[in-house]
Amino acid sequence: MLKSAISVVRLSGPNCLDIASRFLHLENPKPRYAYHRAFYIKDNMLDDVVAIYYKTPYSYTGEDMLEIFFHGNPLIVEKAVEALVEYGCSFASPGEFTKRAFLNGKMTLDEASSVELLINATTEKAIENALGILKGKFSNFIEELRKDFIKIIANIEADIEFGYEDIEPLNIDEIKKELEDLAKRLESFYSKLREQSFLYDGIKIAIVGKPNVGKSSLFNALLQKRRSIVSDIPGTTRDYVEDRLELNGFPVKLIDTAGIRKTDDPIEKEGIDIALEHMKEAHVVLFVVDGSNELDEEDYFIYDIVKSLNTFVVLNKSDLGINTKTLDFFKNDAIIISIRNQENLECLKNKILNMMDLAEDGIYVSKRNRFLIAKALGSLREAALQDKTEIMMLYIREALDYLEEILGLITDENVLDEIFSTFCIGK
Ligand SMILES: Nc1nc2c(ncn2[C@@H]2O[C@H](COP(=O)(O)OP(=O)(O)OP(=O)(O)O)[C@@H](O)[C@H]2O)c(=O)[nH]1
Ligand SMILES: [Mg+2]
Repeated sequence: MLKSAISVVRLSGPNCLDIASRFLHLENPKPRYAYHRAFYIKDNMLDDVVAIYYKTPYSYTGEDMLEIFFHGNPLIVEKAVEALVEYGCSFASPGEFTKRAFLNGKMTLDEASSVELLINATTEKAIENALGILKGKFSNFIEELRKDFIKIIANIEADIEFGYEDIEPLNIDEIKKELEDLAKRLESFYSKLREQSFLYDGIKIAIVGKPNVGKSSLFNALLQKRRSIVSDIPGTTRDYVEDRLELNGFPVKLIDTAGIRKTDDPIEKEGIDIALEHMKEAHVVLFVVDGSNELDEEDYFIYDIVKSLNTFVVLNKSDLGINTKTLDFFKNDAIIISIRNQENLECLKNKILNMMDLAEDGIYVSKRNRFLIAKALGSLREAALQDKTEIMMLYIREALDYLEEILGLITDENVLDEIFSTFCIGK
């Protein structure tokens, strides 16, 4: 525990009033009022605190809650927590407060997950996305869609059960049209969804190439600082160098690597092995070539490895002129830059953003939610193709199940554990 101005101890559960009475001598506190009190352990005052009581269901977890604001001295907080545990409280596991909030119907599953995203966001865009989801940007849409599904199901069910006796026969073409409309809405929503790991964990970009082509120069230029050593001696970078930057609000982990070439130097060899590893793990590889020269064996060797990856070929040193053979080899696929003259670096950045399929107005959600939406869409499309209502119904129910899984209406204990285990304690 670190020293801080204040430290908050959060309690949730039915014994909060008991605890307030015993440790704070606070009887029948008014909910949501801040009380300035002393915190006592067996009649000895431990600290001067502020306490707030929240009455169920109007609290974060939906249960009775008590928040006690101590002075941020780790020793004080430790003693208080010890006494509380002795009295019968237990430690919250990671994400337990939010998990309870979800279980008590205070938020949907994706809203609960966005709390963690909000805490871990390192860019403004990431915060904006997490807040959007927390406010229901994602789940409201799913909720609306779910209601439409249920309406259609009810219509079909009535038809199956009562046949054509009492009610108007169902017009299957109309139902199909409704299903197609729903599929279109879901499809357009799906097209806005993006992989959230790019927004929260960042995009990993590795700069590779043979020695002396300007990898470290490019690294520094993108970072806009002198981070990696640049020199005209081939083999300057021997280890890898890593730093973070932001591209249009997306966090990027940029890696400069050792120039790849045949060598007998064991240290350089180790550096080259590391470069090869980074290259394979990266989301994007920038393969740098000295564009003013003809390609040689080393360039071809590296190109053979990187061409099957998400690679941009970067022809550097255009200020010295571009070698036509080199340019022809890559046809139109290369990006021509000059770091010396700061030319075309913006274009390179934009190409990276385009390749990652990062949308300005995208909604960044978990792989699981994107997957479930894709599955729901598949089932819905299948339903619209059916001519028999019974079979149509099976597919609609399947689609509905996927949506309900997103909202957390159908949940598997394992999925819940997985989602909440990545949270920090106290949230
Ligand atoms: N003319 C010109 N020279 C450049 C340009 N970019 C880099 N250089 C020079 O090329 C040389 C090598 O640059 P580095 O960035 O150290 O190259 P590197 O690929 O990191 O090299 P290693 O670490 O040895 O693998 C330096 O002398 C740079 O000043 C450019 O756009 N034009
Ligand atoms: Mg270097």
